[in-house]
Amino acid sequence: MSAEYEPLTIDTLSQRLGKLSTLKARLGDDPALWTVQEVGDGNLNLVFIVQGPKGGAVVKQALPYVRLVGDSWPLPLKRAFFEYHALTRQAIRAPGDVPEIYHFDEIQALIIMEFLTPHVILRHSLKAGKRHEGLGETMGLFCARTLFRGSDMSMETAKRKSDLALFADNVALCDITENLVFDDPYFDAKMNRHTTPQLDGLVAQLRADVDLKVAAQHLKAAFCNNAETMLHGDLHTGSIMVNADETKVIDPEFAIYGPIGFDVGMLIGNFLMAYFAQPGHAQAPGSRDAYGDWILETTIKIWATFETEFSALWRKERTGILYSARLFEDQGHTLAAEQALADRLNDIWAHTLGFAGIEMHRRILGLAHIMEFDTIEDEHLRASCEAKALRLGRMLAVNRHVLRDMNEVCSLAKLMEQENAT
Ligand code: SR1
Ligand code: MG
Repeated sequence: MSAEYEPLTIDTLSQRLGKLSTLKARLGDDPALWTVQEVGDGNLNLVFIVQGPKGGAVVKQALPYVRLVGDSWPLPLKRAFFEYHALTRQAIRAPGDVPEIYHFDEIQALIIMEFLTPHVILRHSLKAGKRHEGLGETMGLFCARTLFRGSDMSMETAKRKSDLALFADNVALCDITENLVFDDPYFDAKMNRHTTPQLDGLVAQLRADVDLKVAAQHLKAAFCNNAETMLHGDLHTGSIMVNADETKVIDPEFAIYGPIGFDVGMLIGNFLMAYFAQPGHAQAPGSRDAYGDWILETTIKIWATFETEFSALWRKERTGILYSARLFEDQGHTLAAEQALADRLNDIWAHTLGFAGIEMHRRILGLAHIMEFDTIEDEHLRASCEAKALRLGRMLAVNRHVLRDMNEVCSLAKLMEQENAT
């Protein structure tokens, strides 16, 4: 590889990476026999699938700009460094849940990793109406394990602080989240778009809603100030790959220390949007009802598993800086430790709901939309699906301290769907 950064192409990849022993061991010794496809459908990077006689690998390379927008929006290559460091930590904290890393090249901003096949991006699957065994459980476990084990409840002080410092440098991607997620949906920002004119009235209403704006800024304050744990930072359904019975989490380039509820909330918000998108992909009215129920059951499972596993880790692995057992269990104050756990889970719950609501807004009103809505061609139908998500998003953000559990949230989603069905 050359000493200077240069983006790979399908024509140069085999020659440029052909000497890497890790890649030859996976694909076969002769790079002339490798085939290369570029499959990146995300907003930022190049993603290649490389296959040879012995097997395949994925090569992900950062571009020096935002792919979705073009070179008018420069973006540091260093995001590959943060992704690599997040992946290596997640692999330890949630074994088996992230792709195996074969090679990292900081100068070329590229990561070579396991080719997950026959996996697909979950977002596509949710649009197609496919179910995945164990999805809710795996995602609940992934969230609890990575978020607990990356926090002061688990980590010793020196490691925790060096990781905090390492990821604090992920400034550019953090800045994207701060603006695109928390601010842009709530004013007429330059890159915003929404289904118009159908949603114009509701959008004006939401932007005039000061309770909502205050909620969004309180949540932004939590995102900026509560460096509780190493977040994935972009845990939506495009960052998850699935096959019939296996789930893997990819793409943690937005990793940063932040509030535990951010990852869980973004994830839940994306499942709720997938639910509201179902009528837009139904072959006949009602034909996706049962599938919609499965999405809601999966949403409930994610939170239930998260809560159970987080509680188990609290009881078994609370060996870090906070809530030391020497203050609680060692003093016979086990019940107090349980109370402290309940308090922490309450805070995480309210954040989760709030971040879910804000995520639902920014995916409909901001720059980065979701494919499940965007591919609904009938604009009236699309707007009706999106409007339900916007309304529920508002309820979640503003009432995050009032709503009690995920069953209630999913019942609200169902009511919203039924009452506003067109
Ligand atoms: C300019 S980047 C837009 C969005 O794409 C990424 O996947 C993140 O979600 C980001 O907010
Ligand atoms: Mg991504």
